[in-house]
Amino acid sequence: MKLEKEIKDFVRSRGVGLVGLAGPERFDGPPSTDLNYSMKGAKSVISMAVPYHVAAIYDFLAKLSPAPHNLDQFLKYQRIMRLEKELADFLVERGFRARPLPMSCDYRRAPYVFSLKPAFSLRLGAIAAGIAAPGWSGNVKTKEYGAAVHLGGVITDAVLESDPLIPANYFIDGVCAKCKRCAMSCPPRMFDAKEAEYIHLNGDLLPRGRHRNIDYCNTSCFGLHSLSVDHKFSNWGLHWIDEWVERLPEPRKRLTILLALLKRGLTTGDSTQRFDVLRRVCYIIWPDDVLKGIPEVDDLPSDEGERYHILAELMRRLDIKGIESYPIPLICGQCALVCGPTPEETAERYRILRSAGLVVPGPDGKMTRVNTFEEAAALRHKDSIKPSKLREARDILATAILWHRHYFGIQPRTMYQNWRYERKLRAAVEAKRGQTSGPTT
Ligand code: B12
Repeated sequence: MKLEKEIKDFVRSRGVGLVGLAGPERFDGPPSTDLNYSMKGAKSVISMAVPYHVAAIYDFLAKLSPAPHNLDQFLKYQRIMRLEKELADFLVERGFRARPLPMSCDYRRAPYVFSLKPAFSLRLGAIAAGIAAPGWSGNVKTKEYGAAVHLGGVITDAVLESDPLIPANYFIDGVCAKCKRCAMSCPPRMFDAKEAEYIHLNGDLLPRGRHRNIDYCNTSCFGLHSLSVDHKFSNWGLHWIDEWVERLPEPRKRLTILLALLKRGLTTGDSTQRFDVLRRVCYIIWPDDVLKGIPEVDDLPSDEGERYHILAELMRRLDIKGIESYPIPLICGQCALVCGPTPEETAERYRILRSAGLVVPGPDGKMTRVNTFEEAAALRHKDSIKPSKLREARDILATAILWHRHYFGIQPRTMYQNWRYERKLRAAVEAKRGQTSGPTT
């Protein structure tokens, strides 16, 4: 049997239907497509996508409960990484070298530790392997499930035959052109709803909504400012940045935004644990025992307190303490969650998000759903979640240590690759602008 078929059968037999292969000719792009960085001599990538649990998405968007979606992410991250490991072992048994790719938090070392550039981009891997194409939000979309998918992959020195690509503009010029609900689902509107920008991959310009400022997303996704710009909805974050309530700073004021993000992030008292839990779940394969007795998403009890208890127990097993009262590290991702497999499904998810209102911590610190901004502003009890000065200081120190230990450094080769990549990208964009009157929207 051909190795390509054996690999796909292996993955599919373990319940993952969406799997594609990208051979050595598919990785001419940004530094995060350099296979050598993740494994010397690597030639190919096996990419896989697993859909999010749909009922959990609905509970999350409808502000009923964030727990099922958080449990879904935890279970899937761990299960996909186990499958990656099994597949890597399978390839090693056949005489190849292979490595499972972490699901996230595999950031490269950089002088600015929060730059979040991955060792390998799973999105670009999925595009290269023909299982996905760019969506407007920058998330990649699959034909089967939309953008609401987890991506995983294995890197190997086997030379694999590539699968057919989905055309770069397949979704952007198709469903996305009439939709753009992802842009309106992002609380701070991180990416533009009209103007496009591009990533250059294998001679193709891959479009996506222009990033207005990625720190808007960092602020929102890490729960530091959870209110939407039009005040109509929120994500599941605990905090607001008071100066941003009236209006967000202009996206080009990069330093102002960054300083507000850091100030808010370093005064929550629990930012280390909230990030560390993601790092532990997305980057480390834990022994099977960690999930022993943890229910499946469909079997979660209906009581919210009991659900939090289960998530807190999971975190205790990962050695994370201090966020038991709100054990919800994944609090946004709404741009991906609304994007379903059909325009009708996306419209329905978006309708639910918009009509569900906002959640804020009430006097007892518990997340409470309200319909309007006025109710949210009146109910929101900053004091119920305010840490002591000692806890704040400990958190700042722990965050500085964690991020510097794992992500601080200088990588001249990466910097050189990026400089070359950006030159290539600029030339390709200029050539495109020469051919057409303006960017695709
Ligand atoms: C870092 C990261 C983030 C960061 C930054 C996001 C971003 N746009 O880069 C934050 C925390 C904000 C984030 C948020 C989210 N993320 Co995220 N994230 C990642 C991670 C680790 C890398 C993303 C990436 O590829 N960035 C690099 C490139 C492609 O993006 P770029 O910055 O725009 O690239 C430009 C330049 O930086 C340069 N460049 C590219 N690579 C490199 C490398 C170096 C060294 C340098 C110098 C430059 C450079 O070239 C590019 C073109 O100009 C991946 C996991 C992985 N290892 O792939 C998950 C991942 C992309 N995230 C995911 C998800 C789901 C989300 C969220 C929806 C939140 C959530 N988890 O629910 C939001 C979506 C935000 C959005 N609209 O993009 C999924 C995507 C699923 C999908 N369908 O696409 C992934 C694949 C995780 C997974 N295993 O499923 N994420």
